[in-house]
Amino acid sequence: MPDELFLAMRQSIIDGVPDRARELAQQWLADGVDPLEAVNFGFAVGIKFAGDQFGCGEMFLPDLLASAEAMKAAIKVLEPEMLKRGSQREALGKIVLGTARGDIHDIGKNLVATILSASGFQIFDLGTSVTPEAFVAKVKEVDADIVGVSALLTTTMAGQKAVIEALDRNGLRPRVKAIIGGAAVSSKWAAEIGADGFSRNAIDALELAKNLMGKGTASA
Ligand code: B1M
Repeated sequence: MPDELFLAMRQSIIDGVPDRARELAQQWLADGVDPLEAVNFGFAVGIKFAGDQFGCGEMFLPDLLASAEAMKAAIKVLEPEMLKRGSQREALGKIVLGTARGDIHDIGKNLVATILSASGFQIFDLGTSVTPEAFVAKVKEVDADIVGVSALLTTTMAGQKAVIEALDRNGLRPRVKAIIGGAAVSSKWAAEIGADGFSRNAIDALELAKNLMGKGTASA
């Protein structure tokens, strides 16, 4: 009964109950279904709802934190299966990933990392609130093909631009491609700062990265 399960997943995130979210994720895996469906139709819908409630003052920060903890608990259970499903694929390229300076949101970025990694990309995840200098240093260290910068706050979008400028200053582009994403950003912003691409969700991020490596459907 997936619809009921999806509703329960959403509610576990809205209520901010990690144990319940974990249990529902385990139940989903026991049924052998694609873990990404549980994220897209269940848990992520819940966290978006919680965010909207927070945005209009119907939910307070401690409750939002509890929702985020529940979301992380669910993803922790689903992640090994997501990675396993993609583990047989070939190496597609190296991606340095992180959240823009000043931004500590990482649920979406972690999801992007999991999907890209499961699909054959080698991911170097720098975590949250990453400076442009740290991005550049890692790109040079691992000889990356793509840099991905996530931003969830309107105030941290400038950090994405700063990373692109730093890559330019260091002569790393156009060889190294820069992609951006996160709830705050749009394709218009991507064009404005000269990013090589933007995606609205983790699945599109995968297609985008593959295309930039000349291995996607649009580049075939
Ligand atoms: Co905050 N927060 N938050 N928050 N939070 C938002 C972003 C907000 C929209 C909520 C709201 O007001 N409605 C709002 C931003 C407003 C704005 O700037 N426009 C906001 C705010 C204001 C804040 C604080 C300032 C609150 C405060 O302290 N007063 C504070 C900021 C802290 C900081 O960063 N300095 C804050 C804190 C927090 C928590 C710690 C409580 C928690 C984060 C926990 C964590 O991440 N570890 C939190 C959460 C959970 C949210 C919401 C509710 C959900 C974000 C999320 O995880 N979504 C969010 C509201 C919302 O987005 N509707 C909100 C689920 C996730 C799967 O989606 O992250 O969008 P998302 O990622 C997607 C895509 O965007 C895309 O793919 C992902 C998977 O499909 N994507 C990429 C993401 N990165 C990508 C990179 C790519 C490509 C695609 O390429 C590189």
